Amino acid sequence: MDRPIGVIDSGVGGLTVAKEIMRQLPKETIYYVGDTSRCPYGSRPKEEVIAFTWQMVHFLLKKQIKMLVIACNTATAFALEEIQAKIEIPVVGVVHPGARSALKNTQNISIGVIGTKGTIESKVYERALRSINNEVEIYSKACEPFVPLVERNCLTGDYARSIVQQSLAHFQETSIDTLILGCTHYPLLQPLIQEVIGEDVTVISSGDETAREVSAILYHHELLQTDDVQPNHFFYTTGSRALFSQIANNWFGTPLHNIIEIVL
Ligand code: I24
Ligand code: DGL
Repeated sequence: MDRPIGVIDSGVGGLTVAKEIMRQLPKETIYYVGDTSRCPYGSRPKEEVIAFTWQMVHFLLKKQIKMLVIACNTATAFALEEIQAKIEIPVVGVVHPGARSALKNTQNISIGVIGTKGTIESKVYERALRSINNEVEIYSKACEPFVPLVERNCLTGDYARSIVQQSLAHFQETSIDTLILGCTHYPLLQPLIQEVIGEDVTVISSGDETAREVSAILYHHELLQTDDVQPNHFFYTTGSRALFSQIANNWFGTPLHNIIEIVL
């Protein structure tokens, strides 16, 4: 099946998920849409996030994608169920794979979740976790300063550490042994988060788990690419092509070819 996998995000953060899909499924073609001109979604109202997400989905459906990955946690929180119910192809979000992986890991069924304001207030991780194990104890915290920190490339040093310490102080009085990174940007802060939360807590990156889920779903639907062809990925951005390519090339460590500005 040589149709592309669609990946959507509020901006460039979903490239963390796209890169992991490309690593795990090197024959698959990715069509990525990043709504960089309207990023961030994290503190926008639900109806707005749903409307913006649908615009990206409609764009990709015209390009014959065989499967859709909602790489943005906030968009998953607000729009996943609606989109799954209304389109024909398989749709995965980043929340359920992260939740499943956390439950597999936890020994004391006590899990922490961090994400944007929208993701945490939606309680989407709580619902996903409880639907699998109703006994689980969940501690959630919106870490609003983390996205701006990553976007200023402030990933190490005393300032970043103090911001991470302040936000994660919330978990000090808890017994969590597992922490879910419920936001595309947080894997970039993972070394610092691990250092602050301590070695006894396992940190789960929802994006990495999602890539494994994508592979399982494509296999199950017999949609995997079996031909040995070099995939030709496309990256669509609603913002500046130059800025997108700067970040994407840096993140992939190699220049990407097809970066295209679009209007949704
Ligand atoms: N990282 C992210 N977003 C940015 C950024 C960044 N600027 C520097 N770095 N900007 O997200 C967001 C707003 N831009 C987006 C592009 O169009 C204009 C507006 C995290 C990206 C994760 C893949 C730092 C930086 C980088 C490359 C890789 C990683 C990284 F430049 F953190
Ligand atoms: N992509 C968003 C998420 O994973 C983070 C950035 C934003 O707020 O748009 O929730």
